[in-house]
Amino acid sequence: MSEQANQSFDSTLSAAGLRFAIVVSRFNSFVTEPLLAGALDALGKAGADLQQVDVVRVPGAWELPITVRMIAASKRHDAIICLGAVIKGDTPHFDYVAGEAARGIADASAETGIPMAFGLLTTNTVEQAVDRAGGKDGNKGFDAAMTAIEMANLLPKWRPFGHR
Ligand code: INI
Repeated sequence: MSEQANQSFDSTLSAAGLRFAIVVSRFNSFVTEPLLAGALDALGKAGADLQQVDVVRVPGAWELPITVRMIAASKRHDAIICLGAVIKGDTPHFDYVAGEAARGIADASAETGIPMAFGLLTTNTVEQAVDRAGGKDGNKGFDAAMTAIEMANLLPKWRPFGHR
């Protein structure tokens, strides 16, 4: 059974001809690299040309918002997939990093009109993160990619009516 066997795949969603960027943080790479593998698996199954997928690595989740804004400004992608893992420690650092990353990605997506899927795990424990990166709770990278494909198909339908 494959690692992503428990992931749902909607064959009506096509990624053929669409361009994606994946921004993945290196912090907690033992979690984020499996998330990246899951995202690429979903894009490939949906018909994306993986040679055309831009994978951009950043140091940590804090660096995701500025990076997705720069990528969106290039107007070269139909959707951006954000991947990372913020795992709670003994200090309030977690709250700042997770909160600002989430807000920054949401703001960037709303302001640029480019769908940005939120594949940033925010967990209390390492085990919870591992469970969601190809473990017993699926692969949130795969799920984020499926969301990106759906939104990349959905949003252009409204663009003739004035947005972007
Ligand atoms: N970055 C993460 O992606 N996950 C974390 O859990 C994390 N913690 O716990 O510190 C983290 N910190 C680094 C941060 O994202 C920045 O890279 C760093 O502060 C430099 O700007």
